[in-house]
Amino acid sequence: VNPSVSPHGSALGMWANKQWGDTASYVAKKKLQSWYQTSDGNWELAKILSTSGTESLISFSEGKVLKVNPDSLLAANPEILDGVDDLMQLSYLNEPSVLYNLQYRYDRDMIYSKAGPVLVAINPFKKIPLYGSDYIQAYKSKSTDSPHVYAITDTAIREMIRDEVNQSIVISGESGAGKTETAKIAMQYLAALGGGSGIEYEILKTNPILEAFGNAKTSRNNNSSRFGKLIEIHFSETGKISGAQIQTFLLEKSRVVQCTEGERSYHSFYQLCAGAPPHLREKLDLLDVHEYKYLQQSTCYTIDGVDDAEQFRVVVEALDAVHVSKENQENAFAMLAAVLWLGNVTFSIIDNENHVEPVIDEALLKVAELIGCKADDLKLALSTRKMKVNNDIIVQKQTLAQAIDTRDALAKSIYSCLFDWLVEQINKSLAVGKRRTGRSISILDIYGFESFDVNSFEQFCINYANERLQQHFNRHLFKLEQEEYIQDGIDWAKVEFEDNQDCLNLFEKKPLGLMTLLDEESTFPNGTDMTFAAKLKQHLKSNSCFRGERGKAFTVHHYAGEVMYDTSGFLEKNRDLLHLDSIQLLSSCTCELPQAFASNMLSLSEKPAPGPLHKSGGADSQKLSVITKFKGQLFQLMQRLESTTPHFIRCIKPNNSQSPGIYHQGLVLQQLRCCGVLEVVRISRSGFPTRMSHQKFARRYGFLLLEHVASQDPLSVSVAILHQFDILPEMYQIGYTKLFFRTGQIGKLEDTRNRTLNGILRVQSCFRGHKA
Ligand code: AOV
Ligand code: MG
Repeated sequence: VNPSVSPHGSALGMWANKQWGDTASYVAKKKLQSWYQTSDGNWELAKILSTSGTESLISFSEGKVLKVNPDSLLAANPEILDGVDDLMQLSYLNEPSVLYNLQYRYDRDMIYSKAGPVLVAINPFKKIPLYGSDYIQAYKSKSTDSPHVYAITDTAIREMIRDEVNQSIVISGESGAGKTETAKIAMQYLAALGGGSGIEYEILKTNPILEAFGNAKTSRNNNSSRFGKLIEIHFSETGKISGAQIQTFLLEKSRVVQCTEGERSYHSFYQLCAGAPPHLREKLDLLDVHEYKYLQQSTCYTIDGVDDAEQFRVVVEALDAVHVSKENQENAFAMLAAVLWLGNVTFSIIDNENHVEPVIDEALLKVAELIGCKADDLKLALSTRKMKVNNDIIVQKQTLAQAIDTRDALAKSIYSCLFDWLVEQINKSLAVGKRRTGRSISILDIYGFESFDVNSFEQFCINYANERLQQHFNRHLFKLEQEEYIQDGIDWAKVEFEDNQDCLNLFEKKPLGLMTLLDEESTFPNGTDMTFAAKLKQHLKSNSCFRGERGKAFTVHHYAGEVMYDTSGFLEKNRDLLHLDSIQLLSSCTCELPQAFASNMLSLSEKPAPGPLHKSGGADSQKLSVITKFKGQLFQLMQRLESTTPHFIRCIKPNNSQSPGIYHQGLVLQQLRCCGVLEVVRISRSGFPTRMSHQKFARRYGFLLLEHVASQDPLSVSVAILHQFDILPEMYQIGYTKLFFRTGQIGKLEDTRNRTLNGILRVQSCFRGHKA
């Protein structure tokens, strides 16, 4: 029997802080079942037949025999460990063993596994029967402990109540890995356990709304989130949901006016066109999706297996649930229609300086009607620009390119304001809990790391957000954990991990980081994407996370891989200017929503600051650049998360074709590597995840002591408890202020405590019964 099979046995010490794979000679000598990496990069199980010097003879299950260097072999785990639900239980923790274990489970629809404290979720790309009330009951009553989103959510609830600390569930993973689905599954569990007031129903209904307006089909994911979301769910003293609040981050606006082949714009457009009932269709003069230019840029109009018309009904039902009035719903749909019609507005040349004016046709008239302005005012706003020069206002005509930019900027603003307005309506409805205890569980679901053939400003922002999140993960699982051991003076050999601070510095460092350089170039009147790219290459060439590329491109070495960015459009998107003419147009509209959008924009824009932009930009509304505002939002988000106890879920995408049953080893391995899953397991296995101060430990379990302890100081009491419960010396360490335990140790104590307390309660109620 292999002694290391036991998860807590002596094997622990043996390999605790060893590097993986350095057991090659041991493996060969003992003729252990091994992993051999074939030329295609996949690992195959092999039996060692013999070893002499630098050569081992190995055989595969199909009978093939091969001579290999024993150094190329890694130990495989004994069969009884096949498919263990926590990677911590593996005797040999090398990459092929982890890959195999996860695949073994995945093939059996066990998509959830633990990597120490982290839940690993592999996207099944099909419906699996693991959800619903029976499963929720099972996790609630603790009659099952297999890894699940339900289990981790249950832990969050318990810890919120027990420790009186707010909790967070932080979900990460690449685009299409399953974050949004996972977030919904967690919300489902919270709603089931904390339900009763009806607000939980509303909370669940926010999902179809936000997905309709904020998700789109990309080449990575048919339902890709194009915004980040933090939902904070509030609980009352009795553990019931009392309200919720949603915060969203940087919606990808550009998608509204441009769309890559094979992708779609936001679902909401297609849903409206397919599903609007006849009266609405008539009122908004809806056309077929194929007739809108904004949607025509990609020839993709439908998604396999998705019925947009049916989804429209789902969204309307959800809007009803969160108390958006029918009138406001129609107002919102009118904005969608206005955006679509705006895309159909065309221009014609009016003079010999190539200035243009919009053609007065159906499209222009419809937009004016839908937003409630005069057609002439719209025409003027799209074809001219008021500029302030030395206290004089001059009116400048626009060229075709300028007019198209103005039109598209207006469309993007209307859409993103509509999105924000919807979130505001939802928040009003969810804020019913007036008496707050201040306890909450937050669920974070942002857009995952993206690397396309062409990556632009949007990917730049998304991947930066993922770097921040990765740092939060590292901090909690590696840094803080180990710092605490060292601070409390326990015996500990440091585990190294992939730190992403260098990459974050590349983005954030002042004065020469990607962001400062971008902002600087964005304010130069003569700045172009080309000068921006040149500046980056000039100042950042010595940074190890940066590489200049030919032309306007540069590459960033992200924690999750290298991404090449094309700077085309960076400055423009970062400035994100909407001409004051357009804002004034919106505020002059007779319809409620455009007015609200305009006043929101005006209140957000700062007082004009002196700077080169203003000499040329004149009457534009000046505000923070997109990247600076985003950075600020992310900092706030991180601060909020830091005040909570985090629970991490790592979603893994097993293939790039969104297909069930395909487990691409290389792809999975790359994701496991870049998010440090193996290091987490190593730390957890050799570490002490449970800790309690001497005082708390003595207070919590002291009453279970059978014998009197001479000295009543907390440490002496604690030691007496440890002895009484036969907790083995290698299972804990005593620090200066705290006791540190390996996984599972505290369970025995808690069980006894609960049983004893229940016994006392029973006896007490028995007495009361007699008295009565
Ligand atoms: P993401 O949120 O991580 O991507 P999603 O949660 O949208 O990814 O998942 C992508 C797709 O995978 C879903 O639309 C489902 O078809 C499928 N899927 C994911 N999890 C499950 C599950 N537990 N059961 C069944 N199917 C699942 V992005 O938002 O692109 O970063 O920006
Ligand atoms: Mg998503």
